[in-house]
This record gives sequence, C-alpha cells and structure tokens, in this order.
Amino acid sequence: MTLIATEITKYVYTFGSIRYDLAARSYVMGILNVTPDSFSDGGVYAKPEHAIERALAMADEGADFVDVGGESTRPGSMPVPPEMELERVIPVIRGIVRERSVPVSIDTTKSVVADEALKAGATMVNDISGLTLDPGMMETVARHRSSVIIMHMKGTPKTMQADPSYRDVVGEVRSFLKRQAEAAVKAGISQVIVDPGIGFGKTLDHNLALLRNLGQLRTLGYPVLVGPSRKSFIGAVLDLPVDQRLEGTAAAVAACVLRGASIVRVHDVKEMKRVARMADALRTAP
Ligand code: HH2
Repeated sequence: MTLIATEITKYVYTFGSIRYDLAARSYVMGILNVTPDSFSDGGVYAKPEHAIERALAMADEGADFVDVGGESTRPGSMPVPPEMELERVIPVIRGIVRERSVPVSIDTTKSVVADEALKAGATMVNDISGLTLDPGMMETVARHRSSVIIMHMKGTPKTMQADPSYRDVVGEVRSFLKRQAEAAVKAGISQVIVDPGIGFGKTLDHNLALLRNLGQLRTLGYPVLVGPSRKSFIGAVLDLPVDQRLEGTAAAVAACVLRGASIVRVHDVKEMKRVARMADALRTAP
C-alpha cells in the first residue's frame, strides 16, 4: 500500500501556491531570455517592460512555467558578471510574480543570482551546470526549499561544441544526472528535475540518441525536462535557419512527450502547448 501511495505522490511538486502532478500530463515552460545575445531571441526582451509583457503573454498562452535567464549559454558565449545578470532578471521576476501566479524559474549557474531570484519570487532554479559550477548552489537551493533542474553539459558554453565525444552518450549523461540528483536529495532538496541538456556539448547524433532513449532517463525516478526548442540539431536535420524551426521543434516536442518527458522548455508557447496536449492524448489513449 505504502509503495503505491509513494508512486502516486512522487511526481507531485509544489511551486509556491501551485501544485503540479508532473506524471499526469506534460507541462510547457516558456523561455524568457533577458539577454542581448541569445541564439534565437537575443535583444528582443532586453528591456524589463518588454520581458514582463512577453512573460504575461506566455502565461496567457498556457505556459505552466516561465524560465527567466540573464546570461546566454549559446555555444561560444562568455559568462557575464553576477551584478549584470541580477540587474537583468530581478525586476523581471518581480514584475511577473506581481501579475500572475505562473511559477517562475531562474536560469542561472550562480548561487548569488539564484538567491536573489528566489527572494524575488522565483520557485525553481534551472542550473545548466547541474549544480557543479558554483559550490554554493546546492545549499542555496536547499535553504530556500526551492525546486531544481539539473541539466547535463559537457564542458562550458565557451568550449562545449569543440568536438564533443562520448563512449556511451546516454549512459554517461544518465550517470551524471543520477549522481547529481542523489547529491541534491542528500543536501535536502526534495523536488529534483533532470534534463539531458540538448545541444550542450553534443553532436547531432548525440542529441538524437538522447531524445530516442529518453525512457532511460525516466527510469532514474525524477521528472524529465527537455529543451529542444529551435536548436541547431533541428537546423542540421532540416537544413533551416533558426527562424524556421517551428515544425522541427514541434516534432521534437511530440517525441519528448511520447517518450515520457514531463516538461518541455520552448520559445513558441502557444504552438507547443497544442503539440504537447495532442501528444498527451496520444500517449494516454487506451
Ligand atoms: N537550453 C538553453 C538554456 N537553458 N536550460 C535547460 N534546463 N535545458 C535546456 O535545454 C536549456 C536551458 C539554451 O537555449 P536558449 O535559452 O534559447 O538560448 P541562450 O542560451 O542563447 O539564451
């Protein structure tokens, strides 16, 4: 009996006043890059008022989360100082939580940024380094009783696409996520989400292998998030530039949902919400 109860409640996570059963359906996370240089929307939402407006629009389009980032992590990008990241994200987070109850995550690898963002109303930390870059991050997330997304990345954004190689990409990514998730739980973090890190130190074949074998990440026992939106693996398959990757993103989102992803991180919320709902219906059909 206990086992069944545990299984049922295991993926029920709370984000402030919002409670989601991450096993019941798929959830859409809208991307908000408050940066001048992100790979697909750099500069568009650099002003706080434009960023807040976009976040509210995404919430109205059905975003289940809004992920706010103040540092681009596109291949080749350089880190920005924490003061600059804070200046970009804090007014935006405050503006969103004032207007909507949609859970906000902070996309950062820095514990000072995470700390301030959580104080400003964010309820989840999205760490693309999987809690490895900043030694203070684990304690910060635990202290705030925040949720965390642990993402796999090989190397750093500056160097990660310089000939990445693996003996067994799915096995290595899985082992990393398992190790970091277990460390997070041990540090007192109870709501952990894992992410294979599409495009972060991976070739086209690595990305496709991870997406094809998402089920192996599911067996870790944590909800899985995937971020395929507009990424270069879609450009490589379809030979299309970043502004023409909507259909490729839709195919990837559908595949992720069918293979058990709980959350998809996307730019095109309205469209991908429809894709995710359709894929949910296909996944759960009797
Ligand atoms: N991808 C990007 C940034 N953050 N976080 C998670 N958890 N998973 C991802 O796949 C992921 C992420 C890169 O995409 P984007 O935010 O659109 O671009 P940029 O890093 O240039 O701002």
